[in-house]
Amino acid sequence: MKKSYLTIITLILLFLSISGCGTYGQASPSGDAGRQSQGGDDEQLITVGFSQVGAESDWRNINTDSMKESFCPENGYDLIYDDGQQKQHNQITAIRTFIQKDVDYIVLAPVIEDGWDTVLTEARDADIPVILVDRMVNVNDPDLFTCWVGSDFELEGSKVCEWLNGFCRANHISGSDINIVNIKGTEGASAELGRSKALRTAVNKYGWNLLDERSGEFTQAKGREVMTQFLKQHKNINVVYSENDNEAFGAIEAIEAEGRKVGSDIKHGEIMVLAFDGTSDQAVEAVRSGRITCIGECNPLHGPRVEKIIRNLSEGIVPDKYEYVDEGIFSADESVNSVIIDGVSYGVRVP
Ligand code: GYE
Repeated sequence: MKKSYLTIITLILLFLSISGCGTYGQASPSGDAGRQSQGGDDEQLITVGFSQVGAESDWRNINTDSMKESFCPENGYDLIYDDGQQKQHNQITAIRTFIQKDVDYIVLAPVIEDGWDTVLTEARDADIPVILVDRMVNVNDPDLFTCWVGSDFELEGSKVCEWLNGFCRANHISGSDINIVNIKGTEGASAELGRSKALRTAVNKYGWNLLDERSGEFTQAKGREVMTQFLKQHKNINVVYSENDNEAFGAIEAIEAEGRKVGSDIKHGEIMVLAFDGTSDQAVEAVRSGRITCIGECNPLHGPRVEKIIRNLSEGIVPDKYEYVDEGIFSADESVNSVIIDGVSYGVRVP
């Protein structure tokens, strides 16, 4: 019985890989938005132009795969994928290309919040609905986009900060002994704005010393570079607030290159690394081994969510304007079991 199930699953997987669902080529260079699908009955397919931020992090790559898997021809879509390479002007060019191609829907993961009014007005004038995914835009008229789906970044930040406060209380460490640096994400991106805001709130509330803040652009290389500078300039750092996993990996490299140890024993000279995402195997392993002490989860699997929105829209069903995804908090340290934010309790999980 089990064997025949396995055979059926194997056949389905084989069919999907032959037909292209879930197997895609390289992202096209920006401005030359390329179709991912080949052949099939294109007449029947819904055409979706997706302008992605880039490929800066593990989170982003998983998000891209999730989108490509959901918008495959077998699900009824012709996806035009464009990698913005972390540049807003590339994304604006991609959207204009989508408009010229007269796609049915535009999906935008905006690199930063500001600066979208003009191009989104052009999309509206062309009668093409725009669905935002992951980060937000800051526009004068919210009707310039149909809806948004993503994470509550400030809440993610508050979870990690409350965790640190709980850790301090459990280990009898006073707030004034916390010397923290912030490796920010891409400046002006929703994930950076929300997570940084939560940190500033906690710094004021708990009396931590925020020694420095600089952008690591959500990449490992830049995370390492920024942490190397921080270590040169500040001799008393005991906590690193890193706004994604990849920056944290870079920070750990920098700390270890200086001969220092990462971990939660800050009373005895270790440097505690806090991060966001928790998406890759490497991140999970880092939490389990204690090299990253705590991660605020950020869920990248938006493909099925956006696909459902577009399916509903094509059937005339109006989606919620804003859809927030549920997320948790990970740590292998046993000091804190749960954190409470705005009366809601979030359990701390060991991944
Ligand atoms: O945390 C980071 C990525 O916007 C939620 O972007 C996303 C962030 C994510 O590069 O790893």
